Amino acid sequence: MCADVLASLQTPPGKGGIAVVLLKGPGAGLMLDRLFTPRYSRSHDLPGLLQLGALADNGAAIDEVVVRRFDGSVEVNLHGGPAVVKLALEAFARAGARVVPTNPADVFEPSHPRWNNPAIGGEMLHHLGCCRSPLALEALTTQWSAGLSELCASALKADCRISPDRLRSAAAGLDVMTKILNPPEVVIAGPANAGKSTLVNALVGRPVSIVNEQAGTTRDWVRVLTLFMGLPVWLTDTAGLMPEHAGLHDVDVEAMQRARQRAAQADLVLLVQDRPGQRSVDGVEGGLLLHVASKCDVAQPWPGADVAVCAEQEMGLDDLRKAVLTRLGLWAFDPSTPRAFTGRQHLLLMEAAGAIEKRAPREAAAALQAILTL
Ligand SMILES: Nc1nc2c(ncn2[C@@H]2O[C@H](COP(=O)(O)OP(=O)(O)O)[C@@H](O)[C@H]2O)c(=O)[nH]1
Ligand SMILES: [Mg+2]
Repeated sequence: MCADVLASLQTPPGKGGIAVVLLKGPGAGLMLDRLFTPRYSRSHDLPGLLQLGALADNGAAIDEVVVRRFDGSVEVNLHGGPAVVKLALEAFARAGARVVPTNPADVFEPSHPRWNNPAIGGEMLHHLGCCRSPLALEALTTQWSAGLSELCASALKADCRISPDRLRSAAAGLDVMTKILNPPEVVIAGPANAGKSTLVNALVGRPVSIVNEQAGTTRDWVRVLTLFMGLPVWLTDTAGLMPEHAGLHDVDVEAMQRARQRAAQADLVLLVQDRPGQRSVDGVEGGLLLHVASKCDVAQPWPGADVAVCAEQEMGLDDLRKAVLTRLGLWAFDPSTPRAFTGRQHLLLMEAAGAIEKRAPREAAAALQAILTL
């Protein structure tokens, strides 16, 4: 057994190019020797030496890895797929290591002004892999380097003489951060030939859906990640919703069913039409619908439409993006606003706000301190 070895994933969980696992503790080198076979040489005692080789558990291959030994620790560089990382951590655990969460102090330079804030730092590392755009990345990392960290630190410094509303508003920010880290699903629905696929292509900036004057061109739905004002959004193009009649092919009925299923699961549905017609989509609440008048170069925007676009000439697209972000509560997003991004931070902020209102500053301070240091 190597019970004195701690194994921790140093890179954000999720899909990635590489993953780094740190084995820390006096038995780390010995543990590695049992699972690792260097490809070229066994002369592995040189500190800092990089070695290429095979990681295997009882003869079962896990990955080809690069290892580096330093100060009694071992850094194992793996391929970054979640399955490989899982297998490697399981093998280290079977060999006797204790698998622990990442300690930010192992990742960041101690000279960083926030390095003594390991709780938000660790949670940030955990969520890094969810960031789908530079703005999303900024929104997350800022909570550690300023935002939420600074709010808690300044409240502690002021002996909790701070408006509880500021803490509550940071707690409420969890809703926005959740949407930033898990991009919202926006589904484009509407009658055949309304210009849905043209609109998706114009919004994404490349041809993801086939456009044709023939009705019923889009059969299965097409989903693509795109950015609206720097914020990631999943856009789904769907088959046209046609009036059901006896002559309809089975494949059209199936395509419409799939379109309705996607719409029913969406955070927002854009009902696109070049003339007034449908006011609703089966299974979608009215509050989740945005009415889009299309082809406004040749058709008058009809009354009741929320936005008018001409996708072919790329007109009205920014108005549409703004309307979508507004409905999703993401318009005018400022990444530096202090916001909770985990349920733990949310609960502790609410607890601190309640304690300040009850005039219990020590209780409030304990909750704020816990946000920073666990
Ligand atoms: N004049 C005009 N025609 C458009 C516009 N958008 C789409 N179309 C045309 O409408 C037809 C159907 O477009 P498409 O995007 O395939 O519609 P969908 O069936 O709703 O996906 C095609 O012939 C497009 O060229 C537009 O903004 N203006
Ligand atoms: Mg289409």
